[in-house]
Amino acid sequence: VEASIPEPQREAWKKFTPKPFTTKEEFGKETVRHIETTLARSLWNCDEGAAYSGTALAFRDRLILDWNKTQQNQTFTDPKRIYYLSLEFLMGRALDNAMLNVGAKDIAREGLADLGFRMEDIIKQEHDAALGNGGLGRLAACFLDSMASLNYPAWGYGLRYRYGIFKQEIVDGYQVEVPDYWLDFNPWEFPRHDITVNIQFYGSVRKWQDEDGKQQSAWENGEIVQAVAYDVPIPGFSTSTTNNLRLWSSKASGGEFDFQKFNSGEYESSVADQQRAETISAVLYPNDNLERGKELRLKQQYFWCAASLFDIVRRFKKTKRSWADFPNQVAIQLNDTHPTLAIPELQRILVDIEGLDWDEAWSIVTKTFGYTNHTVLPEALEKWSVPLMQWLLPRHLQIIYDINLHFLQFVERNFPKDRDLLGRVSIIEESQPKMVRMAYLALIGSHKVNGVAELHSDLIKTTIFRDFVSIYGPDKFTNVTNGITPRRWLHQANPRLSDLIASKLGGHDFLKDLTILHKLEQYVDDKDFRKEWQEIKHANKVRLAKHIKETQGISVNPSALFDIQVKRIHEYKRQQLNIFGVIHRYLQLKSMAPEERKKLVPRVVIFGGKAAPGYWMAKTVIHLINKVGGVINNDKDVGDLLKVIFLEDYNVSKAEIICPASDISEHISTAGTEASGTSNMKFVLNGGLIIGTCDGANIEITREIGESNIFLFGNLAEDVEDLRHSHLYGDYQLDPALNKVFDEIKKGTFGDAGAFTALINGIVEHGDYYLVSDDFASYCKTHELIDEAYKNQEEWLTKSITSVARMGFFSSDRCIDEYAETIWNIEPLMPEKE
Ligand code: GL9
Repeated sequence: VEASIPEPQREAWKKFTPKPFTTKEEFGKETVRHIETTLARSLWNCDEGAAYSGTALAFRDRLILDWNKTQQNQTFTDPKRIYYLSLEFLMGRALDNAMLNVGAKDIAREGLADLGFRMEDIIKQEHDAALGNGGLGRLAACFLDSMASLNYPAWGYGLRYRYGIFKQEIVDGYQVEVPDYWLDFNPWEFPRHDITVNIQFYGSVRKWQDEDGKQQSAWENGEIVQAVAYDVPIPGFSTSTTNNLRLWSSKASGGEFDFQKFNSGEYESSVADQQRAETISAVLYPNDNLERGKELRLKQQYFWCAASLFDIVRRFKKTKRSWADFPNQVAIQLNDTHPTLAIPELQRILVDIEGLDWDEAWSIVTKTFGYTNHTVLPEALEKWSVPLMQWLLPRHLQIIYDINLHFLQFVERNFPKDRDLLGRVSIIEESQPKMVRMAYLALIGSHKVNGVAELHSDLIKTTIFRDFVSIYGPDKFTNVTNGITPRRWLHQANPRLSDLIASKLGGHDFLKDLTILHKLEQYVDDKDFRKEWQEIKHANKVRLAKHIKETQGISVNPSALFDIQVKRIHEYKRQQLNIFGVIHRYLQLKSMAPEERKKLVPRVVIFGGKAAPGYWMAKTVIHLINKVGGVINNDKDVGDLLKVIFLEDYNVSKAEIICPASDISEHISTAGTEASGTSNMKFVLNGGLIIGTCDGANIEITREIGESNIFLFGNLAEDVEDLRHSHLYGDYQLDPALNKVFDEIKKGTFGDAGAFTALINGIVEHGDYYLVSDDFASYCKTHELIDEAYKNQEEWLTKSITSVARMGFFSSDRCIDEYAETIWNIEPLMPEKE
């Protein structure tokens, strides 16, 4: 590696290298310098926003010093790196995370206090980075935190959307979407105007034979869009390793304008070209578990894959290694099928540009990629129409056909008599129009495929990928159960609980090895500890109650049982089951005598989550929840005994307030539909109990914490198919209590009954696909058990502490170590000592 500063001058350079602040005075000095110079403000106009900006810039400087060292160390050592390709990174706020990971939050708190600011107010100034829809994007963010904290040489690659997931407003009980323009002031990104890649679209393929008689292909005459890198530093916790998240932004190639057009008077059309190019990275698609086959989405995918691959290959080529070494230096993980085009793109680079033979190239490709599947829902599986791909990416389509040909020949050799099989496993679906099945391409182009929880990893082998298990054998398939970072989801979200745990375990080491939590079980009978534990939960409920009061204007009693379901609104997640259960509870309550009611456990049922803008059934569920809340919350007979809250605009920073405040949270998907779930882990880690179905990671949570510490209910995944069948063709009866709930809705108790007809008919007349009726009785019964259990606060507390003590398995650090060992074959690279 060549240095730009010659040896004799390096001493001078080193003398001038900035030193990170270590005292509150140094922090204050840096912050004020940034406010006065970088922001051009003074002590006369420094509001909380400016104080946030100054603080963020002071911490950014620190991260960058560590980032530079980490990158330099990686360049010199040149270890195998992992590249995590994800269309979504749901990062949330960065300042609090940076302060805690660097270990300077207390210094900053004191420094800010000296300037007259409160830390809590400053943190709140930051806009969430919401470049994701839900669990899949948040998982990617947790993984970045873990990879840096464990010192893995890792890069994230994503898109720099100008608009993240929309902001949700509730108007008259309906969801309204508002654009999320988040880039006004973003101190956490570094534009790299020198790191650009030209990306081609459309055009044609020219084929010819070279002097040696070899077939050659070139993709030509396309339209070029430029990708510009924006780098986001990712600090590890309690290590100086600071990794990089590289996000690509699109702009027109050839500078500001097409000068030819400009000079010939086509000013407007040259501006239009510019805007068209920028459209590629303009907006995150807001769908959850649904693919809609839009051309712009395919453009996003290729733009990001091609830019990332070019960058990865460029870095590899600098080391002058042979191509056979590529998979020893590079592992690429595909977060779902969204980055599948990276597979034909790498094959194209190796064959068309670098001149490798097909087979040699393909062997490199398959050793490089790993693919994570995140769902078995059929409507979520990506398929792209062949004509669209032919038009947008003509050379890639040819390569995909060639990959398919080789694969089908291989299948035919091994299963000579099975003609049906070839049609079933072909990458090309023979429909009208033909479609490219992206999950098959991802699987065929990868050396490992993993699901995200045990049940899910078993299910993919028996459903969507069944034939491929016969073809490749079972070893190609594996499981890596999801996890969450305990830094954000315990230490940052629930600092008091983190500190209480640390006081018993002799420090915060458990944040880096979460299995240490098991030692907490020794203190389960410790009186003072228990009291403190309970007080913390109460304080967290008070904090949430305050948020509810401020945002919804509704007072809730923090001593009531807080029952929370926050996640994307989706029929398979069954928020409808929850709200029907609430109506059932309301009807029972209304039918009781006043003395009888006094024995009830007061409840606050809290919902939160966004519906995809085009998903009208999910929007209907939001509407119903709000209407039911409007009636129950204003019913004098009910008072404090039942409150129904819909929290607007659920996002990462709100989750940090919500997750520590639950007594019970709901993870009640139809068995077999939720691949893993991760909020279940967040709630339990914060001392909340959960009600759930035997689905996703709920099953493993049960195994870890013990059956007596979780409220399981409902039908099993293995019975779902038969139940669905019996709805359509059997002698099946709607649950009578659910029927009463429907009658109440139809009476108009919750407003215009017509608005909810389709929701009810989906269950009564159209087969109840998500089995709401089948699970309704056991759901309501289990809620009665919860009420009973909550009356015994001592036992409840024991369950809470015991569960937390047994949650060590669900750290995303454990996931990352599993990926590193079983899929990526990479090792940590420790930072250089000072
Ligand atoms: C999801 C699954 O539905 C979740 O069960 C899983 O926990 C996460 C992470 O593996 O992935 N797949 C998926 O498409 N989404 C998930 O949450 N949807 C969103 O992210 C909106």
